[in-house]
Amino acid sequence: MKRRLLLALVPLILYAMVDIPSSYAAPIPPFPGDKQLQRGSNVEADQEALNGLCGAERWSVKTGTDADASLINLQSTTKTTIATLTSLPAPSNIPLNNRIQPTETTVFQLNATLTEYKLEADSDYHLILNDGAGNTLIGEIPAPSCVGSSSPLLSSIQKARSEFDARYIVTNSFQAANVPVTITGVGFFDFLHGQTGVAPNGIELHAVLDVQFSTVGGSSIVNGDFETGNFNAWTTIGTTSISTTAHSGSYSGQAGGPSATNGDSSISQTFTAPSAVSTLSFWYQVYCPDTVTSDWATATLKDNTVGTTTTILVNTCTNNATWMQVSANVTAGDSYTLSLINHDNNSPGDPTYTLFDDVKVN
Ligand SMILES: [Ca+2]
Ligand SMILES: [Ca+2]
Repeated sequence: MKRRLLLALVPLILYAMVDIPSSYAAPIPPFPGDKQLQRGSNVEADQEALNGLCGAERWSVKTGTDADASLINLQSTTKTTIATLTSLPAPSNIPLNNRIQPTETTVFQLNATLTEYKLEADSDYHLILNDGAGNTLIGEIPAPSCVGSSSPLLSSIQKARSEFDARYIVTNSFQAANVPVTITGVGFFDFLHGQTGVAPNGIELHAVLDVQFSTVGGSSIVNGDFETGNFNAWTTIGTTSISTTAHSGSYSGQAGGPSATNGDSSISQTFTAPSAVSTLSFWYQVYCPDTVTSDWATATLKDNTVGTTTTILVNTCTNNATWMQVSANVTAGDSYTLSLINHDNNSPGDPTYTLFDDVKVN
């Protein structure tokens, strides 16, 4: 009886001795499955409370505590595309605690559109990444509290999670984003079980180690109005010159010439479409006294990120001294090569040339 009374008094005595706010005195009950309660923000803790679970299947491989974690090459990053990763052959056997080399020991980086995201039942942030050409794959940012402290990925996972939290409040239903991102993460083959956005071969970036929302850094179009009076920032092939017949300003870029030329002459530039940009446009004027089967103006736009080439000005042969505009869609963050082309069949009687001006993205 005496002992019980004493035990009951201990907290009261301690409380009296240590003058701390009562809200600090009550211990916070841990969330189920939460191994490292103190890590992460309050927002994150709240979100984990919604689910309260860490993953199970291949969780060690997903978070870098598997038997092969030391084989992950964290010293280098391999630039790739969604199309490349989704075309890898699906493994016939997926080990539970080992890595499929080299894919699962490689840190990949790719540009994509983040279309949707949500908080998964295993506390991962589930990101759907789309290349704009019909290919998707999943990126997952684990909850740092679900990552073992021995993982060489832990600090990067924490960083990626913070980067995502700085921009979005993630809940357990899908939300649309549709923004360009540059994502870095470790390759991972998941079992196929109908995941939203899953690649046909089950490839994911899991864990995601970095999320960059600002993909500006690109050069955009430089000297698109040719007002430097030269081809600064452009690459030229064949017969080209600066013309004083301009759509605006004083100069334009001319491909081909008033004397016959042989085949394609081109003015090209490689650029990265800045964020918030969706359209490339330019003006052209063709001097074509021939027919379109022999001479023409054309333009192609190669998306170097996706690996596709689009003809944005189909072969054109007109001769009415009129400026015409061409527009094409571009995906922010993607690298492009624009080629402005004049084709002449080298016949002396009907030489064709084309002027190009005011090339821009907006
Ligand atoms: Ca100009
Ligand atoms: Ca001709």
